Amino acid sequence: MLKVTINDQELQFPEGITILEAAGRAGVKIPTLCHLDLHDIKMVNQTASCRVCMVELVDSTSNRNKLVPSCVTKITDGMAVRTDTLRAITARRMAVELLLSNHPNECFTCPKNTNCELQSLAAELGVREIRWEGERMNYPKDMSSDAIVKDSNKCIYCRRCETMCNEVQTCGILSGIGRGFNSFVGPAFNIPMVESSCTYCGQCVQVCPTAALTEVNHIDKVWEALNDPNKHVVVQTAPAIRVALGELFGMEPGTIVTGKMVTALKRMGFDAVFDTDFGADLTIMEEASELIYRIQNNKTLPMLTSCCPAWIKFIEHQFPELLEVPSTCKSPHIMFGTIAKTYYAEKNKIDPDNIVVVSVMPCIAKKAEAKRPELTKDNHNNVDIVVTTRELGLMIKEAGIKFEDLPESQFDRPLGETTGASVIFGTTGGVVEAAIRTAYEWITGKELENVEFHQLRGSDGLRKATVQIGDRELKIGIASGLGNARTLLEEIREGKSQYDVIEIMACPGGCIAGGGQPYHHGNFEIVKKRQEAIYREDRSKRYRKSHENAEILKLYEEYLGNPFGKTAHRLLHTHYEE
Ligand code: HC1
Ligand code: SF4
Repeated sequence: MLKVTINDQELQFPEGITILEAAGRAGVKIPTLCHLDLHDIKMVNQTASCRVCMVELVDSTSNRNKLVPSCVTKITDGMAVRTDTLRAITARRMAVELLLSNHPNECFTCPKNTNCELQSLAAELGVREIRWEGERMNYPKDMSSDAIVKDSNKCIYCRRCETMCNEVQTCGILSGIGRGFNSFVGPAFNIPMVESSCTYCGQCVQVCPTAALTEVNHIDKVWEALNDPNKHVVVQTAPAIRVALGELFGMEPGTIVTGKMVTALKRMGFDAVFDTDFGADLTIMEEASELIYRIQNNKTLPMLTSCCPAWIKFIEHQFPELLEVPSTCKSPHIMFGTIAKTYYAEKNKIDPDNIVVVSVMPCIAKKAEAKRPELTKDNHNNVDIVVTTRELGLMIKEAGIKFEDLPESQFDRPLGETTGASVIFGTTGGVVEAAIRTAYEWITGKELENVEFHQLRGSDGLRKATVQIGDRELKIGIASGLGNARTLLEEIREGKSQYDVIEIMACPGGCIAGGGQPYHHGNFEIVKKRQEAIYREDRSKRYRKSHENAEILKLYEEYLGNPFGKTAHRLLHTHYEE
């Protein structure tokens, strides 16, 4: 152990840690900006570029203390540190002032207003004036994609997005371009985002401290639809929304707000409030059937889940030779949109052209997915508008609804009937667990007594498990985060994969940690609380297997025929190709 003094406290720490970490353990907060340590997903951004975490190293022999960045300076035996001297505080303030001297003055209208880490830091450090004025960056905004906006004028060069994109997601899209004042972060050769191999996973957006990377805002499109008397506007909410939306209204992470969310959507004027979980139950009917078909007919295995659009883009760009391995199922919200514009439209005698389907998703990639040509029939979208959890939170505020005080209400029927199996889609491992609950009963013909497969759960980005189904041992791989997906895909490419079925979610942790969720600001405990809430919601459900959903069974009986049959194929399946 090393002896270290921090602000006169004599302490002991193990070798190898930084001053920042030691101070944190001693309950002393040193402000940081570029630094980000998400050890749960093995992401450490330690660029020391912002110089906000400066502290003084006390040199009692020479009386000439040294200023050092605490995030990259390791402790040594006998070290004395002061975090609270005028010199350290002034250095931090100056670092923020310098950043602000080249930052647009548009906090009021900025998409990150009240959520910006630079803004909060300026307030926390008492920055009251910016003493320097000079040339400012003036880059055009990249609004080329349907999902992400890149505004390099707001980039503070912290490199968090680069670390996330290159080291965790292994996509290699973002890197520093140029030198000195003319440097910024973008795709190679500064091509527009839409022309890059970006998956739109949105993990760079989730960790960007400012508004250099944000989602494309579709709020006004929803208000326009709601105000058009000729439109029948239905909304569906993804499994992960209900365990995170409350955070935007000051509630504890992991608070389940399903009933309040439904009330808010009804008050906002949607004609029907449905649940993407219905689409998830439908996905399981199709995906479990497809798995059984592939196993019994010696077709391509492993079968990979296909509900995550960022992961689908990843395989298209990085492993195009493996496009036969994902399931052909459309994702749940797209399946839902298809059913809304066919079955629901016919049943309610509404012209599908007058139905607007709005998806509320924890995901940014879903915005681009909804526009994919494979998923738009005769130029009609299955889903018309996608907004994120954050955008829904803003809309509720814009509508003047006091979310915290709302009573609870139920989703509308028939497309709001759901099971516990569909809720767990929202967390890593959930899709494959839901599929196994159904496949087990269909293959063995026996009732599954314990529906919880704990061997499939957890937060490690790469997991494997086996499940005994009759006389077959099903080998299952689970990856969350695209770097982990890459590991499993490389095994398949090399013919070394041991798995029968693999679930992949692009976001580390699954949809609960999606790019469109409330910002976790580097606190992954928030994501864990959302995951616990997902499993609580599953346990609270009367039915916990997708094939027990009475409205789904009715849909097959009245409209689709058999699962994985002809009509189901036409409406609910697709093939992706880039
Ligand atoms: Fe997801 Fe899905 S679970 S992809 O992880 O299959 O976004 O929440 O909506 O479509 O159901 C996201 C979440 C979501 C789809 C479902
Ligand atoms: Fe990289 Fe994902 Fe951001 Fe695209 S959205 S730049 S793939 S982290």
